[in-house]
Amino acid sequence: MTISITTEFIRKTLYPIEVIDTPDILKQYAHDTLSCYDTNAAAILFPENTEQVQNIVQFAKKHHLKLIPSGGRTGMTGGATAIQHELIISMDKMNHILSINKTERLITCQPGVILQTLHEYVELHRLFYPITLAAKGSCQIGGTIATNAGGVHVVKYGNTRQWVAGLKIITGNGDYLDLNSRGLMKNNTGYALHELIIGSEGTLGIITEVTLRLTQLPKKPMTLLLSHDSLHHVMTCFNTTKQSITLLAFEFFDQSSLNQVMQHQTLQQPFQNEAPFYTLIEWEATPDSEELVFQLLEKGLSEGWVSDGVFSQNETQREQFWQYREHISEALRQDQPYKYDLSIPIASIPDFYEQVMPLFQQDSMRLQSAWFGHIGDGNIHLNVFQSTPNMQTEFYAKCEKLNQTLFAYVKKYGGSISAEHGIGLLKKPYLSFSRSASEVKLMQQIKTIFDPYHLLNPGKIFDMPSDDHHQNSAV
Ligand code: 2HG
Ligand code: ZN
Repeated sequence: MTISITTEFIRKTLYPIEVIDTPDILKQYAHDTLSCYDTNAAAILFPENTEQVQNIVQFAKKHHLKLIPSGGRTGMTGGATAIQHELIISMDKMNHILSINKTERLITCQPGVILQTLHEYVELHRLFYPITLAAKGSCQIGGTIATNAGGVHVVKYGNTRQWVAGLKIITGNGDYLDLNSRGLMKNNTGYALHELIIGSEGTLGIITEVTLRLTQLPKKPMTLLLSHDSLHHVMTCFNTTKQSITLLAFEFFDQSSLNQVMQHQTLQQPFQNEAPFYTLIEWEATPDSEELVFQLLEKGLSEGWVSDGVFSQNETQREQFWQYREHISEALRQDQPYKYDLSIPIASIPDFYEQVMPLFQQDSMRLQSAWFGHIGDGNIHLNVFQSTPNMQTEFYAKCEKLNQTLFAYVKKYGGSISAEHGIGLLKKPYLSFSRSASEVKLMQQIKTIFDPYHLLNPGKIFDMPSDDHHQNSAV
């Protein structure tokens, strides 16, 4: 039986949970940074604790309503986008740090805590949470777990997965699960269920509490900005620096990315001469760091794999270097680019680039591209855009046409169609380039175990064979 559920009814039944359905706020919460979908969220709910989240899921189950867990909405694949009249569960009010345990180096917090707030809090305790990304000022911890966020320090510290010690969740069936939330380092008692939640994009359960591992603060970093005349030289640079240095970051960007960021942030060209590629390399400074830098630069310049270089002499300069890299995504946004977030085995990146670049340059396409990302862990953020942004639908259709060839190359090189941004809605049609039919079937079965009524984040990652795509009856 389908009944129409009004916001008033939701508000009354779930009191005291705040429920909002004013059109401008609905619009704002109905999507992430990707704005290419027609969104239609029914209402936004703002629970404050685990029990209230459980009440919402039980309510949704009873009235056949679909739910979207929503964090800082900084994602880039439509993973938190409402297109089926879903109810959005915002974690904005679940933003409290609950405890810090210095002996075990653990922090427990609610999922709505902003990543940067967590960084600042743990630093006050002389500890460090190493996951950091350009969106740190607005992304929420829960979202970084749901997408297994990577960021700029993956070469040294790995992805979010490595730092999640335990979780509390509410499944799509409305069950409360405590998944090693005490953060035990050793707990071999069967399947590590919390691992399944990490990277599941809100399709299995709603995270209501998080326990993260912390580590010691790194020493003051040394940062190097270099230019190179080819990606092969970037690779030589990566291999050479890795031999003498424990890298904290090894990022890259091309001249096209640099042009956009310089214009957006009003920055100067870092070197006298332009170059096809730039790298930003960071490691923990040691007493011999400066000497090491001089040796590296000397070797790189004389052997030709570095065209120019400069290193940071103080924190201000270091921040200036990072501006060239951290603001690229924001700078590109104004051109509404088509986004790729690819993982390519590192050594194959130059070959991959040589195969793929001509695809955009061919006469029928004439598209511009910006290549940047975390080359030290094989993650390339390829953004494609038109020289004069217009006819967005035709432009997207062009890119989608290219995808078959491009993703075939990704597969050929043993890469992945999504490195750190997830699948969401945007990459769903291409999942088969990275996951086999048997794997997808298994994931669908797992989803049904956690979420038997398919209430949670419908249509994200993959479609469920049994879903008839009926829209929510919430109005
Ligand atoms: C970054 O590394 C982010 O800057 C965003 O992951 C990448 O906008 C992008 O494509
Ligand atoms: Zn990134």
